[in-house]
Amino acid sequence: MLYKTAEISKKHPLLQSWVDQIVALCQPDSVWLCDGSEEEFQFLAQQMVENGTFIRLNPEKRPNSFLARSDPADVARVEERTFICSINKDDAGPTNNWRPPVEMKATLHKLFDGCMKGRTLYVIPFSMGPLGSDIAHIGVQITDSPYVVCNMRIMTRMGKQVLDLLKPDDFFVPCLHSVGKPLSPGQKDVAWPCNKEQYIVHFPEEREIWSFGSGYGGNALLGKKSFALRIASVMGRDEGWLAEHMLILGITNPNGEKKYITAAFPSACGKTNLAMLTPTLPGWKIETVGDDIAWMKFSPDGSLRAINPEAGFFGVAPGTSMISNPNAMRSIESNSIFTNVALTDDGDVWWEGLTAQPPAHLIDWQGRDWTPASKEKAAHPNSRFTAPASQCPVIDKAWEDPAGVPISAILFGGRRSSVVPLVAEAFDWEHGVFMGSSVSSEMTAAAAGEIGKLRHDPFAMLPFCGYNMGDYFNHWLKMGTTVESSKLPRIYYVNWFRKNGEGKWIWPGFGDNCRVLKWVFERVSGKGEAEKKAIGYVPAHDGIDVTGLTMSHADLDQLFEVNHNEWLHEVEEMERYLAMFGKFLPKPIHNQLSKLRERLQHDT
Ligand code: TSX
Ligand code: MN
Repeated sequence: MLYKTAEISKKHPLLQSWVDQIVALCQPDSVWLCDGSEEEFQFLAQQMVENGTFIRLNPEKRPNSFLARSDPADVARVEERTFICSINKDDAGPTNNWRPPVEMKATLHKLFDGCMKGRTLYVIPFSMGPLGSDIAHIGVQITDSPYVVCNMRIMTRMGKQVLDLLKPDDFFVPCLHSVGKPLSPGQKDVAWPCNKEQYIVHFPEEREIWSFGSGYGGNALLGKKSFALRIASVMGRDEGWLAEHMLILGITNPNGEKKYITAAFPSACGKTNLAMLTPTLPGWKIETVGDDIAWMKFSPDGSLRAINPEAGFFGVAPGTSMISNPNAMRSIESNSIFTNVALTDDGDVWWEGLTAQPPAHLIDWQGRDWTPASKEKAAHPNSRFTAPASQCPVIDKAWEDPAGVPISAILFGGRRSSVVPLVAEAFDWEHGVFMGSSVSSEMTAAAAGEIGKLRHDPFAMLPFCGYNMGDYFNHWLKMGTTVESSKLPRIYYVNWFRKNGEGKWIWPGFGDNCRVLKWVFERVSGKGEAEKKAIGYVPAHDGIDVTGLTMSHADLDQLFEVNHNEWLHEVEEMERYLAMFGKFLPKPIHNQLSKLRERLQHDT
């Protein structure tokens, strides 16, 4: 099953010379060019079953699906070990870890020297986005992890078709990854090889990614956060498009009219749930284009076109259930990889929130016996499913359209128990960009830090912007001037998480969020009643369809309340935060802040 790299050389001299260089550096035992076939996936999966990396789930419960348990220390993205190595420190900005590229390359060369001894080096050609789309881009990941190969096959369009498309001089993003655990001759491998020393490194000018030491998620599946957000955000800035941490959904009204909406939220706000929402309003339909990343470009007709660069979902398992997200549940019925969830006695998976009652016995994510009396969680809070997007029952017809889908509205949001109303519409693009820059969310137990503390996360891009966030705001402002303002999507700020005086969530959320989307749909259709308030347009009385909801008048009023004193405090807080961007903060953002303060002081 081993391929000669000579297969690459005739048509892809650039790729060949990069692979040759990396083979010489990493010194693997063998080299495997991935063709992306079903047979290849089965071969690697079976090999991982035999060496203990994968557990094959019960084919009667979960056909062609596998469970992987990571090293207990390799369970999440490592932001402190993530670097943006631009030539100038200012180009990485105040929100990124920066190192000089030359110094970092020297460090990495030492680490990667011989790091694949005893292992196979896999070459994975992949496309982010539908093959051949104007908005798509090609990458090639080199990795020594077959777990990564199998996940990349679900998460991207991967294999032979991509090389067929790549012309000899075509650029691709080189993505180098190693788990950083060479094997000496005869040394037995572990189920989840990794290294305590970890580096997730981006060279934005060269469009290169080097990742060392971790086999997990965003650290290792380099097409996702590293390429599709950190490197692509830089490509978008340079080339005039947008790479965003956004879901994409289609919404159809009872008359059969359809619009597309993107939405950016920090973690723990339920992005995947919104992307696959089951509407509670009769006659409305929501369909999924993507749940995590959107690449957007203005087309010649002036519409903003979005593609989902991914081909699968890498979703957080805990909390996912037939109640919270039945469409996700059906997406993961087969052909899926589960990482760090619990194993049931009948060979299926379980996690907290899947069922009201936990099973009487489980094997937990670390391979230990678990019962409901156990103190620890059965599944890791960041445990994941990897599933093909094509298996989503409500996947949109146009999800693989190379032209992308036309975006009518962009939503920002966060988890805020007070101050922020259910929904507000920006006055114009510039005000909307200000809204994006103001995204903040209360931390949940899932993230490190104090529970309930507010964390700023502009555009939900804080860990994912590959350049200076101040420049990023400026890029968004500039994008708004490239087409007539009437053609621009409208921008909204939503908050599903406001609480009442008793500390209870006011808004039912989940499927009922379609009521908010209905108002957004009507607004972008030129209908939909709104009241102008200091913070933006909010739904007029009866603007939001609440038929069938049992909510008190007081609760409903509180849901939309804009308290000027609270908001003035918010403005001060925001000004302190934005100060870190110094001279890189675009003037219009600061002007928006000043204008908001004035409206809050003078309006009633
Ligand atoms: O995903 C969520 N969404 C978006 C859904 C489309 N969650 C889960 C957040 C963690 C990922 C929500 N949680 C949402 C929401 O809109 N709202 C809430 C808060 C909430 C939780 C439970 C209830 C109401 C609100 N109701 C009952 O428990 C009955
Ligand atoms: Mn994400």
